[in-house]
Amino acid sequence: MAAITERTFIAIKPDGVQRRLVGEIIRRFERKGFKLVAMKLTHASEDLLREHYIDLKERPFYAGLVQYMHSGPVVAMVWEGLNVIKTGRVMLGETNPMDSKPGTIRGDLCVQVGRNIIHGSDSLESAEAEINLWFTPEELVDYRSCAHEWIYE
Ligand code: IDP
Ligand code: MG
Repeated sequence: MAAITERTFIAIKPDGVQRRLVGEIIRRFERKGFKLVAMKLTHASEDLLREHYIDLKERPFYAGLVQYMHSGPVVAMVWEGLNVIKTGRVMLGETNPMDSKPGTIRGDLCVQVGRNIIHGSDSLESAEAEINLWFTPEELVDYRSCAHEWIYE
């Protein structure tokens, strides 16, 4: 059974930060009912970004992708909730904004695949690995949401 305590790693990429979309994106996750567990504005090192995208290292866009992600600060976050990994990906839209439906973050707020403003983990394994890569255990804040009973039966 899916867990209410499932967690995913979400990052607003440098273009999302520069385009002042941080509030808009956080708002969508908050309004949905997911719980914010960790958040920081950080200029990630190239080493961290290379590791984050290690599965794509053979792709022709890998070097450009690392540069893009290193071009400014990102907002790194952990969100928690029932099925948050899969639902988060649905909220993001498709990798290419051209294929993303209106109503999704990429469908509404960006145009090109190389500037698609947001990252979200795609599986339980990648979520765990990404959370551990970007955050220390102490940075994951343990608290009870006062809305919990109004979101879950
Ligand atoms: P995802 O972000 O939807 O999980 P992935 O296939 O994991 O998509 O690719 C990671 C990131 O690499 C994308 O979000 C996008 O920023 C970038 N990317 C993917 N495909 C291309 C491409 O064809 N050209 C340029 N950048 C790409
Ligand atoms: Mg991916």
